[in-house]
Amino acid sequence: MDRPKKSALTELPGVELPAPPADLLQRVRKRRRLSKEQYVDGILHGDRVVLGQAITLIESTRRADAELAQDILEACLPHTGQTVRAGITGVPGVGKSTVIEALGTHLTRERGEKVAVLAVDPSSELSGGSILGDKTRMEQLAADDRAFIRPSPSGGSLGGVARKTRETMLLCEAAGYRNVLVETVGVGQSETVVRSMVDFFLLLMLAGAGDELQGMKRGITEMTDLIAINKADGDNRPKAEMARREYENALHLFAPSPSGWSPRVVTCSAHTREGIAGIWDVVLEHDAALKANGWFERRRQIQVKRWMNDMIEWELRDRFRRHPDIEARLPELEREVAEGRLSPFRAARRLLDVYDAEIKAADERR
Ligand SMILES: Nc1nc2c(ncn2[C@@H]2O[C@H](COP(=O)(O)OP(=O)(O)OP(=O)(O)O)[C@@H](O)[C@H]2O)c(=O)[nH]1
Ligand SMILES: [Mg+2]
Repeated sequence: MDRPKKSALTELPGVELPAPPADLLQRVRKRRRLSKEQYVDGILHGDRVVLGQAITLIESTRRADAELAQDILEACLPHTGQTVRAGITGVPGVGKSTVIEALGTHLTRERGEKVAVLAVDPSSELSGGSILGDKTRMEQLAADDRAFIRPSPSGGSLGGVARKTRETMLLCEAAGYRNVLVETVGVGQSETVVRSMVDFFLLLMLAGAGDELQGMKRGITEMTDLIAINKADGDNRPKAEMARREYENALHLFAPSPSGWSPRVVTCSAHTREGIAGIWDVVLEHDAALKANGWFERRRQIQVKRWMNDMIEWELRDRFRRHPDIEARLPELEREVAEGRLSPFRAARRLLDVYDAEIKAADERR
C-alpha cells in the first residue's frame, strides 16, 4: 500500500505511538475538518481518506469549501501532470464499466501501477451516479488498494460537472495515481468535454448492433484515438472481427489528425480479457509518439488555456446569476419574454446593463 507510515494526522512530536486502528482513524478523520496543510500533506502521501474529503470540498457548493478546495488544488498542482489520462466513451451497455474494470486491474496487477477512475455524467443526479450504480461491474477494482474510484459529481450543468472532474483528476494525480480513466456517457456533449481533459480517447463499439457506422459521425471520429469493438467473445468473435475491418476501412475516409496519429481499430472482450492489455499498449504507444513530436505538450497547453477560459465563463455566469439585482429582476423579464411582450435580445441587454451599472458603482466605491 502507498499510504505513508506517518502523516500530519498521525504524527506526534517526539513520541512514537503504534498506529491507531484504521477504522478508528477513518472515523476521526471523517468528523474533523482539516487545515489546508493537512489536506495537502495527506494527499501527497497518498492518503485515500483525505483525498476523498478534499474531493468532497471540490464538489461542495459552499463558498468557504470552494475557496479551501482551490487553495489545496494550487498547492497540489506542482505534483500533477506526469500521468496518463484516458477518456472512455460508448453507447449505454457497450461495456465501458466492464472494460474499465479489466483495464484497471491490468494496470494495478500486471503493471503494478495506481489508477483513478472518474466519470462525467451530467445526468447522474437522476440516475444516482453512473459509476456508483456500476460498482458491481468494478468489484475487483473497488477492492484494490491501488485503485481509487469516484462517481461523477452530481448536480449542475455539464460545465460544472466537468470542472469538478478536472479538479478531482489533479488531486488524484498529486496523490500518486499515475493513470486516470474517465468514463463518460455516450450521449450529448459530454464526450467533447471529456476529450478536452484527457490525452487519449477510447471509443467502445459493438459488432452487429444495426447501423455499423453508429457514432461514426465526423465529430466523434476526430476525437477518437482508438476504437475497440467490445464483446468479441463466443459466437460474437467473427462478427467483431468483421466489424473491425469495416471500421478500419471507414476510418481511412477521414483525414489524419493534426497530431499525426491515425486512429486504430481493435477487438476486445472485457469478459475474457482478450485484447485488454493490447488497448493499453496502444495508449502507451500514442503517449510516446505524441511526446516525441511535441503534440502531447501542445495539447496539454491548449487544454489548460481552455480550462482557464471555461473558468472565466463559469465564474462570470455564476456571479451574474447570484447578483441580488439580477435575481430580483430575472423572473419578471423572463415572463415578459415568454409572453412576447419583450424581445429576448432587449431583456438580456437590460439585465446586462443592470450588472454593468452595479460593477461601475462598486468600482467607484473603491
Ligand atoms: N459478452 C460480453 N459481455 C460484456 C462484455 N463487457 C461488458 N459486457 C456486459 O454488457 C453489459 C453492460 O456492461 P457495462 O460495463 O455496464 O456497460 P456500460 O457501457 O458501462 O453501460 P452504462 O454505464 O449503462 O452506459 C453487462 O451485462 C456486462 O456484463 C464483454 O466483453 N463480453
Ligand atoms: Mg457504466
